[in-house]
Amino acid sequence: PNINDHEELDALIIGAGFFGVYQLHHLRDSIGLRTKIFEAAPDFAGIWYWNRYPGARVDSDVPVYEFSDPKIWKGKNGWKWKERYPGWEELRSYFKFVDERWGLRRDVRFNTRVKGAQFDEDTKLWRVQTEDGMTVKTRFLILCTGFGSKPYVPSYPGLGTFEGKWYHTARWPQEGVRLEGKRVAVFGTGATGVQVIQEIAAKVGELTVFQRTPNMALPMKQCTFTDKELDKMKEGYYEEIFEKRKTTFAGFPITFDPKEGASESPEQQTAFFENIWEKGGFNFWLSTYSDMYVSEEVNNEAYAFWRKKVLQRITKPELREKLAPEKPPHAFGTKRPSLERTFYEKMCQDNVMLVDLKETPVEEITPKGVRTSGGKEYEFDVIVFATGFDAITGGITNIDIKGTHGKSIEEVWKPGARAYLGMSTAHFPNLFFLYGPQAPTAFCNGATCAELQGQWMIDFMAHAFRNNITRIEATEEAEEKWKVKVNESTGKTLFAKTDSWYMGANVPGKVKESLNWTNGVPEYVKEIEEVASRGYEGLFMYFDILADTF
Ligand code: NA7
Repeated sequence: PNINDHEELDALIIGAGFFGVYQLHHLRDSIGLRTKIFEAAPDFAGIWYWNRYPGARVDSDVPVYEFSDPKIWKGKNGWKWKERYPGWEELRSYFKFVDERWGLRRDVRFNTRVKGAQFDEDTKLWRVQTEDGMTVKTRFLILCTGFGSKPYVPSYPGLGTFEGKWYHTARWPQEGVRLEGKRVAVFGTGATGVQVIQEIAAKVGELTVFQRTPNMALPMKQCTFTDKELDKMKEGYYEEIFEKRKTTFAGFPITFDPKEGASESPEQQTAFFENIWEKGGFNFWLSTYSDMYVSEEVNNEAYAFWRKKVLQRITKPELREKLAPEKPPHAFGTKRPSLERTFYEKMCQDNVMLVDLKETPVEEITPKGVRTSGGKEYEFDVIVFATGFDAITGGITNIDIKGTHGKSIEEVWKPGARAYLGMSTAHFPNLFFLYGPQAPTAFCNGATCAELQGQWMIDFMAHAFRNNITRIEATEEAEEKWKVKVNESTGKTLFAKTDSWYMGANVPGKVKESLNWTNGVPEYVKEIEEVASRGYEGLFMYFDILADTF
């Protein structure tokens, strides 16, 4: 794109996924700001650029996970999905289509990883450096680095000595990996691990699954659409669903039933669970009883129901307690359930073996494979790490951004994230992050939140430029209050008891805290809009208005 070292931008966005492209489109085209995106990958799609491992697909069904702009989807020439839960290739094509409709590419510098940034108090501008040696100045820096841009690989000793190939799923090679007939290990049975396993089990020679915690996976109920069917959906209820996304807990068209499980008889509960189970997808997770994630009893009943369903598919007796133990390893749904299709059948194939890491933890990676406790060595050609991410904060702390006190965000957030409204942190003026900590990030599907939280940002930027605001940051008091609020409300739920990436507890050394707003999307939007309606001022935010600067 047309950008050089001397250019001074109004806004620099980092990341060209759902959030980044929405920001670019509106800041540039609706408000008229000089805006660019820097993107580390060679193309659009954010998480869907990087996650191209076998079986990678989204867990939100059409049309939840897309932009609501009719310019993109409406009419015969609008975007047409082929599958109810699209895979990564289709999602990448979708971004190409969005680019054509919104004309984004000319303002995106790809293959550009941002290394660091410092705020200059004199000019009130950020100086931003890229790994390839470029420096730009920008009034506002908007991080759209996503919840999962920093992969996490366990630090097993000996990994460097492994003579085969190893990959993290989110860094899968462009050209793919030949797995046919190979001896393959998969670490991790989160959403990613389940997808990889069910996809490759039939291709590989032998598959060894290293499981630490079983996934409470739910049936996806995938299906394909004809163009005609999709046209009918568009006419019938697309717009309604886009509206509904704004009103539900997690930005999906489905949401909790007002009924409490605790007030129902066992027979009523079974009938209720059966009904939401039949609907498939996330219904069993999100259209469940309103007290599902606060009442251990109700949650245990849901788990027992889930277990009964899943056991019917586990034909190898020795796997029953491994994949669906009688005692739940954590409350149901407090880790994101994977949506699976053939996972349990594939786990029972003869070429698939499960190693329980709770019984036999890894001692080291050897040149030939993996040695677990007790001295047993497994030999592999390929090791796949589906071990997740330094989620939510990792994409932000990964960049050496220095605040006005000279400290980096990484340093400041070491004892815990600080993120007023989930978007701003004290001593880092004019820096905003979207889909970051203490926002509904894990509980708001990406496309929905790119528009909801994204719109707040766009409105704020319009306000800031209209009013010559050159410097703005959260106060320490405001961010402290927000943090307490987020952690207190999550503390009342069962989510707080589980060591998940929602709680920052999946990466050793990271503080366990609520990285997510768990009061639901509508409450979040209400809070941030209230702050906006008070002029973004006083109580919560700090302004330093220098008129005539613009
Ligand atoms: P997740 O959900 O963080 O899952 C990571 C998996 O890797 C999970 O099963 C972990 O077990 C396992 N893990 C993590 N560290 C280790 C070590 N050291 N040894 C063995 N196993 C380990 O990441 P995903 O990529 O699957 O999904 C992330 C999100 O992407 C998902 O929620 C969707 O929103 C899309 P654990 O459960 O911690 O015992």
